[in-house]
Amino acid sequence: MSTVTTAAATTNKLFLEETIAGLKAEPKHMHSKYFYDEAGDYIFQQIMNMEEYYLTDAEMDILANQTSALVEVVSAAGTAFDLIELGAGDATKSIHLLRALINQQFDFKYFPIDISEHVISSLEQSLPAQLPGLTMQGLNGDYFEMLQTASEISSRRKVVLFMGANIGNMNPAEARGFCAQLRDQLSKDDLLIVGFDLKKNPQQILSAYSDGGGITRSFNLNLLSRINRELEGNFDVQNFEHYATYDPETGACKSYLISLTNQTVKIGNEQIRFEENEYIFMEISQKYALTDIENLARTTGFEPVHNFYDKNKYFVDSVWKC
Ligand code: AVJ
Repeated sequence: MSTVTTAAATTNKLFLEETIAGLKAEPKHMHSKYFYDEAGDYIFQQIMNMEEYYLTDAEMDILANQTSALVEVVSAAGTAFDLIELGAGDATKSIHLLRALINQQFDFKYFPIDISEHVISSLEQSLPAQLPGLTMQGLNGDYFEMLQTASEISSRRKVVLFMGANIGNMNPAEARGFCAQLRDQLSKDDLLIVGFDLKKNPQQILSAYSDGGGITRSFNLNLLSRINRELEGNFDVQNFEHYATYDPETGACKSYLISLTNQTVKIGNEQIRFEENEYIFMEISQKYALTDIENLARTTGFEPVHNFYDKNKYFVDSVWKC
């Protein structure tokens, strides 16, 4: 009991510090990792089911329809390994790969890593029942810390999955830093499989982040409500409006909350002042050209070995070796 309480208190302390720092910064910004509390996880499920949000279906098409080619690439350097998934979510896409690996009786252990405790505990509940024969251990926490933990538990060759366009939540410089750090923690023969959303018709991209039904709007506003719930905030979410942009030149899709009035918001003991029309930068969802992906791999010490595309070429799961 007491350890759980302490962990939650530490998490909240960081959430409070990063939130206050972000809202006192110029320009104001939030950290997209905080979108995913239980309510946020639920709204993100709705986003993935939206007509406009093509990303999930596209990557599902790859995992469901090119499973054996994926298995071949994953096992090219041997059939014994650890399969480590960064940001596993509900694993509905990776389950296709897991099932194929079990059917072929490969000697692997699955380590899903996620910053959401709720996500990891539900995976530990649901996956063993869906996939008899699966050996798994969920790890809840920071990607790099948990990758280190997985290395202490097992020292086999690693196949790391970082799918779902999660890398899009980093700007290009952050993505380079992230891949370089990942490369440092991996060794020869290890593999990294990264999911990228590709540059495409700008209107199609914008619609995925600016849906008519207002689901993405509530996903963003939920972070303000979460601050109210967990950090003693008093945001009036009616006073903020969701605004998304996509720049086809840079591939940056960004979302903002715009303050509709001059207002002061209290968070714990802090007061945050908003001018009318002032924005909070909420999230980047970076889109990539194939050359950007190849450059990212090579400048961070990887060698791209294969690209898996969905049938529309909206999305790519890019396989890199060390
Ligand atoms: C979970 C980061 C892949 O950027 O497409 C979806 C999050 N935000 N709609 C994305 C998100 C708004 C999503 N990722």
